[in-house]
Amino acid sequence: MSFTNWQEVKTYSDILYHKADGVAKVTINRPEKRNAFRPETVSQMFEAFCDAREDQSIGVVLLTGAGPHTDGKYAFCAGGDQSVRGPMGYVGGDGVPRLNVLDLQKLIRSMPKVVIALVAGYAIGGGHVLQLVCDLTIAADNGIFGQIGPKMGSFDGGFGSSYLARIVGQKKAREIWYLCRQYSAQQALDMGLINTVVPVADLEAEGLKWAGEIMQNSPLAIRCLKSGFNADVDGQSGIQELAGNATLLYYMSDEAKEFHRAQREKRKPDARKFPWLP
Ligand code: S0N
Repeated sequence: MSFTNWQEVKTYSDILYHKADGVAKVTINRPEKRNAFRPETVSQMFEAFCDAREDQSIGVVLLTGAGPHTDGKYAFCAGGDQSVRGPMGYVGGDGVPRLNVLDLQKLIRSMPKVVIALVAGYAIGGGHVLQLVCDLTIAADNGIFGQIGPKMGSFDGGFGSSYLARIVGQKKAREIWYLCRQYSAQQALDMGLINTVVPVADLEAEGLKWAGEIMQNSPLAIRCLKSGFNADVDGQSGIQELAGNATLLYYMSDEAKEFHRAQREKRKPDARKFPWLP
């Protein structure tokens, strides 16, 4: 897949949104702020992810950060934009305080497409949680991972802590949050936090390679696997996702079609045609 295939879907102030060959790419575009997100950034990402979810040609979404900045440094995302954090949340242009990144976290986890984080440079705070909730993470060799909340008056007790513990284990998750250290890409790989590390120049190409392999596989199988992985962690909403897929597959069966047709045709369904499988 060529880098030059990208087509811009829509122009936004805080993100870039492109598509090519079944892959969507959402790029947080605030490198002067290490790609920290304000409410508008999150709203725009949410809109782009909803579009990718609805687009039947898209199977994989790459989430990344623009860079390097003019100072030569890279960032995936440095979390919530602290310059707009008020006493009740992050305040956007409408003056309303929000923590709308929680909605984005849920969307990334529940959408039936594979989301791959491409991390170059800093993935810190809420930015680290964003890479965490993606299905897969490919890091550049300059990747830096960590939480910072207890150093600056914040914490994420949701996916940011409980899901982190599912990924790296309770002891390591507690270390990450209680000490607020920064970890290299190799350390993140060693603790199972990410999937692979590549030279920074190869990051997008590697993401496209993984996406290309995924796109050759069965969309329904991957959809059901994603909801199966989520069901273990996400309680009732995870079961709802898994069950939604069971319903989808049932709708597609001859059996469901016969029962639906019979109701529409005001006749008894031919139930005996269908086996009670062991
Ligand atoms: C990323 C760091 C380590 C990079 O250090 P470096 O390379 O030395 O760069 P700096 O000179 O520090 O930064 C360059 C410019 O970028 C601005 N900037 C960086 N990060 C942010 C940010 N988060 N918000 C606003 N601006 C940022 C700098 O200000 C600088 O600009 P100038 O030159 O104009 O001053 C380093 O930058 C760093 O440590 N950044 C801060 C990291 C941080 O505190 N992040 C927020 C952590 N918290 C969250 O993300 C929580 C949000 C959240 O999602 C959440 C979720 C669930 C429940 C609760 C919450 C919650 O909000 O509490």
